[in-house]
Amino acid sequence: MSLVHVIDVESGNLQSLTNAIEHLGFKVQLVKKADDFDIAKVSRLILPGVGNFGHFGDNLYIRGFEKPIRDYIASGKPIMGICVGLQTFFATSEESPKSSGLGLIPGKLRKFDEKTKPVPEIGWNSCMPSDQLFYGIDPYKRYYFVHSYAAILDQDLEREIREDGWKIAKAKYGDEEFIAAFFKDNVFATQFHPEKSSAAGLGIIRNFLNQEHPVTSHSEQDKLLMGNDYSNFGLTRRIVACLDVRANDQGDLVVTKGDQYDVREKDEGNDVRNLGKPVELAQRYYAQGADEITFLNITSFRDCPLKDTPMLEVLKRAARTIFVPLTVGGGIKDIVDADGTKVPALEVASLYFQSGADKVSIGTDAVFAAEKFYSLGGKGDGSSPIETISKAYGAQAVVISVDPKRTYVSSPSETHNKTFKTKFPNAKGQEWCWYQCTVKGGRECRDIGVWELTKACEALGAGEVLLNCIDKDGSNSGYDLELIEHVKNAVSIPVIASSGAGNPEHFEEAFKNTHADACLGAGMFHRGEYTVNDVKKHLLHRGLKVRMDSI
Ligand code: 1PR
Repeated sequence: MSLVHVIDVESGNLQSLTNAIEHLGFKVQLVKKADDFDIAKVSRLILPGVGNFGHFGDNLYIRGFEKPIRDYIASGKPIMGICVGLQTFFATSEESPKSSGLGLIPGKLRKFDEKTKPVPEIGWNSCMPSDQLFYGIDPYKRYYFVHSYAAILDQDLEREIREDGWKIAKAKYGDEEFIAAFFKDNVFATQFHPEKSSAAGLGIIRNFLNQEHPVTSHSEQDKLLMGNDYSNFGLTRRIVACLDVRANDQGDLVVTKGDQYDVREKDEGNDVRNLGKPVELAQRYYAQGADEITFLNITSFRDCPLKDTPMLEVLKRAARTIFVPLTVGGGIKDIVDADGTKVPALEVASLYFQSGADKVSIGTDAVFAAEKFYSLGGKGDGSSPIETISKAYGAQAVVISVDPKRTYVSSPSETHNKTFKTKFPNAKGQEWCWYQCTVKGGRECRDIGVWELTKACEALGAGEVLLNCIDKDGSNSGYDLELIEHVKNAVSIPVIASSGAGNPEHFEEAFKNTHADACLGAGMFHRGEYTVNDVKKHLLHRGLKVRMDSI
């Protein structure tokens, strides 16, 4: 079995990358120390990176990897950079002005313009068609990007890069064009994560490992089916499948689903609803074309997460065969283990990342962190899980999961939380409302609104909002569109709408009438009423951009 060496400076996506390479039939050897890097024994090298340019780049220098990597490149053997690994081939980034990269390719990394679009860019984007593409990059496919900084191109920079002999694959986010991948001689790098880009991404890793540059030709029929008349290029709407997981009364870990968070059957037995096995369902949704899969451990508030090995096991098993981003939530907080040892949230999160998670989602503790943020006069003290995890793994790895309830008032003066005038007054004729945040899976209400909460969490370093709605959960009546716009007006990070999806039209309604970046479904998928693919086909036919690899 051929060996692939992967530089390990403890970046988040190593497990995912290892799973992808092994799935392709290669063996991975992690290189943790520069002393262990024997160039003569390496024939394929991958430099994966996640998070912050400075943190990653500095680590390469501090750990003594810079010279061996340069020597390896000079030897002419193939190297591939991924995400921040790609960025390291540039000299500098606005993100960390004092840090240096390898400076192999001209240009500088800049932040996307966040006035015109959510930053980070999170989701599936396409590379622009060109006759110069390499390693099988296919403009008809979508690849998974997650980044705030990029090699944003203007004509002069593009000319300079090309004159220097580089081939580039370009992508567009909003109106900004940036480098999605580049290639010259033995050096190849992607800004996207091929290990998280489903079959399309695995193909690129395979081509790199085999050193092949196949060109896929598409039939007219294919082009039609994929909706790629060039109007379906660019970032897609994401469809997320969510699995609420807990132990049932027999002690088996099951996927369940509630109505307004009540997951027990209404009949005599009052059992926890059992909708299937977590890994099997996740695999099913992956095959159906889910763009992301989220696992929520919904009884985490009473369990000790480190003892909760089944959830880690679920993640490990899922990550071996599912190559789209996986998020895990429930119990991401500082804990005291059974033997009295204090385990910081960062360590809990690290365990999940090492098991194959790409993002962690924080619910209860996000509310406590936001409350503290305001009590400190609008700043953090660096100690909250949002701050510690975001600093180590990057904002893109930290989702906050919000469980709000609509609360009516007669006038905005009745609450210090941000209100708006609703189109749906309550039975008492009250026209103003705010959304009260809850903790412990909706069991306890706090005096903080969703507007205040999401703003504080964004400032603390969260990269995305998973926006549930207790009133709508399990109702099959569609998303709470007013809530989605309320939160989109509060933050500039991406927002995943959740709770209430009952059919594909509900996804269309949310995407067309709000600025939701992604929509999540649970019950309608678990009950088999619709597949993820049904939703995507519907959206495609209604003119919305979606990833359709699995028609
Ligand atoms: O507080 O950090 O330990 O995290 C606990 C996590 O578990 C939170 O993300 C919280 O939302 C979740 N949770 C806790 N209790 C429940 C419950 O249902 N009893 N589930 C729960 C939340 C909401 C969505 C659901 C959508 C879509 N589930 O995930 O899947 O509402 O459903 P639908 O499409 O069928 O309407 P912490």
